[in-house]
Amino acid sequence: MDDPLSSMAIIESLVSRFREAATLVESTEGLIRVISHYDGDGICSGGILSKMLFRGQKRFHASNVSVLTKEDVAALDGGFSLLIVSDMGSSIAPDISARAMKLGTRCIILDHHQPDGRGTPYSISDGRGILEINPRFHSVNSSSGCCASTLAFLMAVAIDQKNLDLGVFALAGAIADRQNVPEFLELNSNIRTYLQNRGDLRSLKGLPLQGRTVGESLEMANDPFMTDLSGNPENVSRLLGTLGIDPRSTLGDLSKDKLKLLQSYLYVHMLRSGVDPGAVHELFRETVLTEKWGDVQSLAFEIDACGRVGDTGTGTEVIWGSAEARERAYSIRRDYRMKVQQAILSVKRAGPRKMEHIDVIEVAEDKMAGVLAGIAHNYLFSHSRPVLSVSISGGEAKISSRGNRGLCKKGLNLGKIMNESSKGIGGTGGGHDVAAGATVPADRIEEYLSAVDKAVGEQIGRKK
Ligand SMILES: [Mn+2]
Repeated sequence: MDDPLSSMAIIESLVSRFREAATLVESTEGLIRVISHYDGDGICSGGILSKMLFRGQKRFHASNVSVLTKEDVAALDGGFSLLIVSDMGSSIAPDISARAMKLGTRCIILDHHQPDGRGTPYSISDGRGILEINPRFHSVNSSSGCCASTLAFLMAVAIDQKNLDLGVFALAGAIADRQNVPEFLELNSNIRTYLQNRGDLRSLKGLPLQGRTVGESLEMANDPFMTDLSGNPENVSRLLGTLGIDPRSTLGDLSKDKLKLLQSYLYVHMLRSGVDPGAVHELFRETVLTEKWGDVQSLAFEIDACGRVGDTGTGTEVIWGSAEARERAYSIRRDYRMKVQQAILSVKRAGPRKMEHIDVIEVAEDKMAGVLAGIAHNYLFSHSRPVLSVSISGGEAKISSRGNRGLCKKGLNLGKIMNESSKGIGGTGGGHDVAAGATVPADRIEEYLSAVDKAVGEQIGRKK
């Protein structure tokens, strides 16, 4: 039999770490504790690991958490022989090491986030008790090339080739972390190609729609949001009728020609409705289709939605193969999408409050503030003006802001603005140039918005 890791052309420095991890797991007799993040990638990586341990007849206890702080690590009691931390851990590796040494256990960290300023990963041979596997130490692109699920899958394959069937969850985890935008790279792409050559899946570029049927995918599309189609079943069935596509067919049922036709139509439709050309590229994300799991984009977002509503158990059961859990995950995802869509439609109806340089919307739930600001900016309002969403509760105003690459090229830096404008009025803020947030006292929100408006004018005005 061929060696999957070498057929996948995984770089040697990582392969040797996966093999070392495999030996660590295989030689562990006692309980193995798995702690993973609660988002889509965290659930997928944790699910791959638990299934791998089950198949290897290891005793394990797996759970998902929203954060793993130094205090959480210090509070870990013994009772396990090996700790596996996934989608987290590199930033607090020294604390994990200290705890592992104290408890006399060993630990494997599978993470793709920024480590705590170190240039080399921890290794068991350093005497720190940790085998750390993080693509950032191996010059691998850790935003599109590898996530925690990628690492968990490769480690599972190093243990037993039987685990090759979990490859779909490596890609689902990557999609949940948006690593398919614009396409899978490096390790993710190697895995995709390997599974494709085995006949496990086929790759689809250019229709990032999710849903059980083509009709549902269009009606429920939020990101990209498609004006006159999203939330409008009549228009969707009229359009599909014109294109000769049965709304009840699945993406997998469509012939190549029909897929292309639908894709071209949507592309033109979005440009015509004034969508930022940068955002139209969302239509060209990569997804993969499998016989067993359908389109992996839907699978990924269903699992991710389970995490969002605090039901990581259902997401994990999906990975373990429960058809009944898949039904539950589907409903959780559908309810969440409908909630977001209702909010988008009401933002669209109300329109923005236009200040001189920014558009402002009000959002009832602060959890949705970022999502809605992004969708409003990309698909609903002018993309030459940043969107700020404001949600007020309990004396606090929470603000999310979104811009785009074009505006940042002109000089926009929302992180800086959100930070500086909040300082003087007793708030806090910060983030990236293209997306940032702030919290300020509710009674000073007008003052804050004026300051942001003025600062945006100064930044974008400067380089015109
Ligand atoms: Mn991740």
